[in-house]
Amino acid sequence: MYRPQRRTLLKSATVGLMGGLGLGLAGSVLAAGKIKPASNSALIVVDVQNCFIEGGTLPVNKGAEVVPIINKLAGAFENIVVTQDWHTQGHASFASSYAGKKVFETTKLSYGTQVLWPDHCVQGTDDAALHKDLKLPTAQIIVRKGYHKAVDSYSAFEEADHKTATGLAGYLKQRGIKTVFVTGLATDFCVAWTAMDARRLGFEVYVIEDATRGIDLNGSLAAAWKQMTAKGVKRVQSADFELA
Ligand code: VGL
Ligand code: ZN
Repeated sequence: MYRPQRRTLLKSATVGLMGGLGLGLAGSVLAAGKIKPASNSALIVVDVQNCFIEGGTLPVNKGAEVVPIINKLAGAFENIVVTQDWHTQGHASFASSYAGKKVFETTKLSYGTQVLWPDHCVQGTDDAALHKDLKLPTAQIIVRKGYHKAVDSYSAFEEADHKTATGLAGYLKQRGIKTVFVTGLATDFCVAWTAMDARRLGFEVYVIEDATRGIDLNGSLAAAWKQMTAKGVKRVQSADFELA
């Protein structure tokens, strides 16, 4: 019987003898000191959709650059989760839904302050489709979020009302996943909220920084890293991984 836990310990011990590199990092490290995700790890690919890339409705600066990096990382993971921002028309997060409101202003909704965005990622449109160059043939589940008209959902785990679950935590837990590596768009919104919720829900969490790009609205990117770090989210780079 294959026992990943035991193999991991042996590998890490070897690494320890060879120079004390990265013991315990992601539960599995090769001799070179690189991260090799174990069978109980998952890659989460957040919102790599046309809407968030140049030519889309809410483009993230240099968003397309994450695509080849994520495609390459995917080969190192046995488990891959993909998310899609998936709004109704006239969604509560759209500035166009309010008379006299402009894009990037905020409003108060029942669950708190909501940033108002351009209309984006409307269900079933090309804008909401995954980017055509994203190649994740082994991905196991696509989680859509933000489909309740009155509630936004940056996080892949829980809607912005802080009550409604998407079901992703249950899915991951039932599959025995303990560690998640978060990538995608945008670093300071959906990636950060997903990573912080994952911590709160008991997962070990890494954000692979160069596999993300931020919107950076009024300093939101630096603020997001500060909050993520405070919550125990670890920051790594794609070069830290053992890739084919
Ligand atoms: C996102 C703003 C609005 C994201 C989604 O994917 O980060 N940002 N909707
Ligand atoms: Zn959205």
